[in-house]
Amino acid sequence: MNSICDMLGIKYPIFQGGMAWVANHAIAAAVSEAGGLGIIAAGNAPADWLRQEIRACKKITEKPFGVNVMLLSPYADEVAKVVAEEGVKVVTTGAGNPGKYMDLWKEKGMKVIPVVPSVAIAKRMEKGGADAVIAEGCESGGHIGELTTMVLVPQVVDAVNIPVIAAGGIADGRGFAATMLLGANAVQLGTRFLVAKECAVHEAYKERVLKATDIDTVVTGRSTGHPVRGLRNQLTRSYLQLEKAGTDLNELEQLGAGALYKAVVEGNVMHGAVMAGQSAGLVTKQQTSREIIEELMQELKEVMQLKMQQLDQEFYNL
Ligand code: TUI
Repeated sequence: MNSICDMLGIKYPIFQGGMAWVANHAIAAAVSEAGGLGIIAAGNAPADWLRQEIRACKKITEKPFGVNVMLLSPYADEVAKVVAEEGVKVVTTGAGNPGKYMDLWKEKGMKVIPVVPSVAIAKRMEKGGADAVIAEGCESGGHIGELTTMVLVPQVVDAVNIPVIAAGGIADGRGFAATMLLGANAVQLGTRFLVAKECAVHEAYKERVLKATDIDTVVTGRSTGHPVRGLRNQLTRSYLQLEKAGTDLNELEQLGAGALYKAVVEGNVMHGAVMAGQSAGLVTKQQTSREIIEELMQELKEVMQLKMQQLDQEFYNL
């Protein structure tokens, strides 16, 4: 059995990324029903919103699902309590150290899976009681670290004794296979699920992702210490210009505030933050979450078998 599937009681080792303002109960339930791990993103939302979303998810699926706690949220403390109270089985965290919530969650028997951008943080999380870690490379959309998936995943795999979920730049069976070969036990995909039929993100946002090419994402906020990857538009151009001019932090934060909501909910893809990963260029069709998951599993198998046959013929004379 796969260690992650075993631990969480899911069929396939595929997580749907906890995308702020995007990942609500509908997509989470659809992914979990299809055998993956659906994740509701708390993002910057108040705890009461999250409570309703968790309850709505349970009405649709009896399968396990997770909640992502975004640790920069002003509501993080309340959100952490709500996930414990509502009997959520799996919690993932992003954008910080979840140490102060660990006891609360572990007492409830929850599985805690932090996102980590480096080996040092992965080790710290394991020591603090994490059940697994998501090693997320900087190919990802949204808030990112420095390292690519290709180098981060094997180093984290070597450094910890808990299962590792790979994230960042994975959008099809090839990326899935590659990260499994790097030693990951499972994968997490965000950008591919952005365009899922059950995903509530604005249609204009989906269109931008579907049309994106390999070089269409940029990273803003490197100078503020909160680097964020998204699709290039008027907002990223203004932001980068202001960063170059050495604009003060407060003014930059002002420009970023509410920008994700503007794109996700209002569909303003010119002036909002259209967060997406570098894999956007690989995402070309709208499918149901079930179709995405089944295609990934099928491709994983085909890619692995085909490559083994090729290697045998080319190098091992079999
Ligand atoms: O969290 C993400 N991606 C995100 S969060 C988000 S919403 C947002 N809201 C306000 C400001 C910025 C973003 C959009 N995308 N990914 C997981 C992730 N976690 N990436 C990097 C990290 C991370 C960074 C530092 C995790 C731990 C960490 O530790 C620092 C420490 O103090 O230990």
